[in-house]
Amino acid sequence: MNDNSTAPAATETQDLTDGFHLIIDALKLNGLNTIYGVPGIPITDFGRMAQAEGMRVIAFRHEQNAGNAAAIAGYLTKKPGICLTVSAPGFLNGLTALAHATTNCWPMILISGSSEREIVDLQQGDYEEMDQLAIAKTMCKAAYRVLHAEDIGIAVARAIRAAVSGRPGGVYLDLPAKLFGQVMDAEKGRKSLVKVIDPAPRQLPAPEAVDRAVNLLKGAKKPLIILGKGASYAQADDDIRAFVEKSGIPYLPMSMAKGLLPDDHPLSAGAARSMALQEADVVVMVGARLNWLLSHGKGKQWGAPGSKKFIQIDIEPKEMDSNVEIAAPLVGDIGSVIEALLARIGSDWKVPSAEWTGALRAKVETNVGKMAAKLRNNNTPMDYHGALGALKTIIKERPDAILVNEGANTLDFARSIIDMYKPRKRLDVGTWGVMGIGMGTAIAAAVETGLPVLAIEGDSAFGFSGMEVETICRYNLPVCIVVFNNNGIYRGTDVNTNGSTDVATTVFVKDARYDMMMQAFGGVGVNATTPDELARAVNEAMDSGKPTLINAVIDPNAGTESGRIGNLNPQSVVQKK
Ligand code: ADP
Ligand code: TPW
Ligand code: MG
Repeated sequence: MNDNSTAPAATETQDLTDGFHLIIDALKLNGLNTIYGVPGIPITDFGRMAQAEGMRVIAFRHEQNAGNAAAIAGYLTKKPGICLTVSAPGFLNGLTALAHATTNCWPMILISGSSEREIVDLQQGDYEEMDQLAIAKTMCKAAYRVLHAEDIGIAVARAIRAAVSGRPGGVYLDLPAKLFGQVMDAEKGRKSLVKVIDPAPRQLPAPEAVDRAVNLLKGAKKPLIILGKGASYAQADDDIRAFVEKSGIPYLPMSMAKGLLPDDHPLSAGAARSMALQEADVVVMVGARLNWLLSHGKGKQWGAPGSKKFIQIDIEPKEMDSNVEIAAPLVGDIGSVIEALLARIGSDWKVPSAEWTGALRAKVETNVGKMAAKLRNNNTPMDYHGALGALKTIIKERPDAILVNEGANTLDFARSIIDMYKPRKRLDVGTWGVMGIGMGTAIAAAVETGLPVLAIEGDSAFGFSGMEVETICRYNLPVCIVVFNNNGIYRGTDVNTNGSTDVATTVFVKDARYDMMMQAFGGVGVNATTPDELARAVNEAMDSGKPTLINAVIDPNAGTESGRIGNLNPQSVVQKK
């Protein structure tokens, strides 16, 4: 039934269903039981009913944070995370996260209510009018609109399949207000629902592609594996570990692949990254793109021009040759490709020479040794090393905890200092380096896994989503936030040279007490000025599971502009008099 004006009211008989219930039933049928969102017209009742029907509906203070929660839920579970928003402004607030999910290859579905088509298309000025579908199309993997209740089942199925199959990404589902109240026969409704069979089909690599890669690898003198977040997403943890260990090839983890194998693994070249990239001759990319994070596979970082050959494992054929020539493309899903490679590592396999692995190992040990002394410093105010040294120990003792991390110096130092020991425990700013992922990510990590979460946040980064501390308290989530408070962005010491009373653009209120924000909502707030105080407060939070925010006082002079990527800042050549 397409027109609800002719339909009987839902209350007349038990044998009717409506758009609200069909959407809920379609999601539940496919094992999607959690919604992250913000209520309002036209989805308030939908949220209520979803909750009444047993779904977990986590209500946020801003859609961008709900969207970031859905995005990371997708990464952690391999099922699309669901974000629910109102029309135009709510939709737009959710859109950044949808684009972020797509950029990071994580499955997510943004469901937004929208105004009536007839009015939107004639631009007659409806409540929150906007052609949302047209806008969303440019920012995600697929976008669909449902006009008829009987199409809800198919629409949800398409959205799920589009999000998780092939290279995962974001999907937009546009639900005009009128759809929710559309009524249809309950039995017909039930039959219209689709349980998606094999939503992310395995994609086996061609045997000749495997031969090509194995032959190249066998001829390598200094092979290197680079593990990316696609590898951790794939959840082929045991096979990936077996592939590294049986092949004996050293590996480098990208930021979110840290912990796929423990960072203290003897084959980890993490602390000898420059040397590994410079000297390797054959590089096996596993679910990692040769984008800006790897200097596009060329330039000084990669040693002499022409010194590398690449094998690349990716589900997306178009990724091959995107930046440099890929000598042996392995198109397929990581689980299947690694399985095929493992099958080829038999008794005749020769592990790389001790000359190569030993040199890397020596470099790792030297670098780790150099760092160790710095990490034990007890300076007050704290510097990044002192504070992160304390947190490094905590993660070592609590390897199941999930680490969320954003900021500039706070991100770059934490990434290199804190070792991870288990897969998918490090969640951060992803491919774009987005500030603001923190609280949405922390909330979803706690909701999806039930594990304690430690969020290490620059004071600027935290500010992008800080209001969600209320959400954390409201749902009583085991989240401990440490705000690295250096009074600003990069450093708290910039001065405005124009003589006015405005402070410099990168500087915040001095000596702010972020811990009091948590206290405002009944959580625990602690001000920590030494590594010992910091460690004590974090351990207490992790033991109690109580929402906690620790204001870690960091020396405003300790950081550098843009952390490790200051070289990407354009420089003015104009000399002002
Ligand atoms: P990182 O930032 O860690 O280097 P990227 O996000 O750049 O990682 O790369 C992840 C890659 O993994 C993407 O190119 C994506 O297509 C790929 N990918 C994601 N899931 C799978 C999978 N199951 N099998 C194969 N490739 C995958
Ligand atoms: C959505 C630009 C990159 S890092 C950063 C900003 C504003 C904050 C750095 O300060 P913080 O860390 O968090 O206090 P620290 O330790 O160096 O002092 N808007 C978005 N994303 C990005 N990346 C920016 C702006 C940026
Ligand atoms: Mg800061």
